[in-house]
Amino acid sequence: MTRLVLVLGDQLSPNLSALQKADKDTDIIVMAEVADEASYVPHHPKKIAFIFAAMRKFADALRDDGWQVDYTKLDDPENSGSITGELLRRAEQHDASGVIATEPGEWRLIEALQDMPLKLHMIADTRFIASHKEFEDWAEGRKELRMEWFYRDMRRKTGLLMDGDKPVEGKWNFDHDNRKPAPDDVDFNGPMQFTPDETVEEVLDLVEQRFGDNFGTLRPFWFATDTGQARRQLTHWVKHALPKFGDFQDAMLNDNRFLYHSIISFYINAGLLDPLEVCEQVEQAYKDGHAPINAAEGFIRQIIGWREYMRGIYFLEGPDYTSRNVLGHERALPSFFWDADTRMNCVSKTVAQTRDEAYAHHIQRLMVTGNFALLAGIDPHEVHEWYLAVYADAYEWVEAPNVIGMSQFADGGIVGSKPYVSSGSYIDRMSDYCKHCDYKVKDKTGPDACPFNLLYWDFLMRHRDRFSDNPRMGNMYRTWDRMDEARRETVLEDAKTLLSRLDAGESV
Ligand code: FAD
Ligand code: DLZ
Ligand code: SF4
Repeated sequence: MTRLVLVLGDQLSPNLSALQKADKDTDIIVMAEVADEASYVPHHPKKIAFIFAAMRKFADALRDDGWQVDYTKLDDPENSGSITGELLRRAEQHDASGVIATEPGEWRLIEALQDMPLKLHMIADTRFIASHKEFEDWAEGRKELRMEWFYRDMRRKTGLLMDGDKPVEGKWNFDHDNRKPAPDDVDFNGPMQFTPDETVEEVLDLVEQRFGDNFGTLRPFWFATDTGQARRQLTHWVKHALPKFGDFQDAMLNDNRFLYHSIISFYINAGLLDPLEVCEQVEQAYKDGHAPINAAEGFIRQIIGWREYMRGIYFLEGPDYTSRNVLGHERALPSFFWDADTRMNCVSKTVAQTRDEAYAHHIQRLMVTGNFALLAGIDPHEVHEWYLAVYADAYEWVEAPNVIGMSQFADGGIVGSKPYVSSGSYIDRMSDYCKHCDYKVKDKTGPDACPFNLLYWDFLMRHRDRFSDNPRMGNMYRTWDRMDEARRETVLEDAKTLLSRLDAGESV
């Protein structure tokens, strides 16, 4: 009897577990562009266009491979508007006996599928290195979860950069070498840009018409939309940028949006690239003497370490994770997160880049927008929804632990042992933003003082009870305690003024 096989917009992998369980002769693949998925947050138009275009091409590839695919386009008059609605409609059409689905990456959709009045066979997503069970076993009984220990297990499991049971070159982690400030010149021109073909153009017109008012610029649209193109981008980056990836991983530049970053998270997360295949290509570049160990190890750690660890946390912590708010932050997200209209050059540039590219790199997300939101006490749920909407690589399983956990410390320290906060001096060291800013990064008080300088101390004082005993934060509190009392008062007064201006809806 016919079964339906669900393939979601971030499950575009030929080795998807649901496809492996299905029978080409009798089962029917269901793929659907639906309003519910396209609007549960106001996604960036580039993100929607990327997913729809990649879905359409993947459906064509499946048909070429002999599958029967029932594909619903967004503007199809029969479109019911939701994934479950489409499954019910197709089930009735084909008198299907049930649905095979690879587990979605968001609790929201897992629960919707489970509540559907159809027989459901939901199977594990095997495109990850660690299964839920492996992560649970690893986490079980540990007082504290730390990525580094998990990462070493993933190195052992995959054999990547291993010499027997020892890490190559005698060390697990070369992060110490990966914190160089921005170089004057970047000899990499950024990701490969693909001219939209007919399928992509059709999707761009649709997205423009339906989601043209969402935050974000749709054109020019240059993303890869199939595996062949995504692999070309990966190979291009390995050849031209990987060797310097490690050195400048944390750097930021006013006039360069991509530096030496790989710009492949969109493709890995949607299924166009396989994470292990990516890591093997990088390991090979190291073995061939093309890339140094700090670059190869730094990169592989991001994928088999951080990426897997974040997913582990999301599924371990459960559906309420995105509503955590241990610091009790309640301030509304300032409007400059949407219009980039702020005198803070670092924030303005990061938001403008996000608007144009649906992309910002890790340190921009963590130490500019994320840092500001945390210091200013913005409601973490609003911050989470912003990140989920604006980045083309954002799905809750990876976005939420990065935002709620790593960036906003709203989970109370599950992802990270201390909050990622800094004053303007960190941004000044790692970028040239401050040279182009109205504010003065060296000013600690007064009308031109960098807002990060003011809010940094205000944050630490607001949360003194929670953090002063944290061994990694003791120094910060000692520095504050040594400061002249009059100066401390001025800092806190200036911070208060700044926050009240935010509350009044003013741009700062
Ligand atoms: P590179 O810098 O070239 O890194 C290589 C790869 O490593 C990435 O493609 C990605 O697959 C992986 N990676 C690196 N860091 C992380 C991480 N912390 N978590 C998971 N994977 C990682 N990444 C997402 O994929 N989706 C998100 O929604 C997302 N939201 C984030 C929100 C915040 C606040 C922060 C601090 C980080 C977030 N990240 C997210 C992680 C990281 O910023 C992006 O993966 C990275 O910027 C993607 O760009 P790239 O491909 O050029 O990465
Ligand atoms: C993000 C997204 C969007 C914008 N649209 C669709 C869609 O129309 N159809 C679909 O199958 N998937 C879409 N996605 C991806 C899903 O939201 C994603 O599968 C879930 O959030 C789980 O990660
Ligand atoms: Fe950002 Fe402060 Fe530097 Fe301006 S001075 S760019 S606000 S860190």
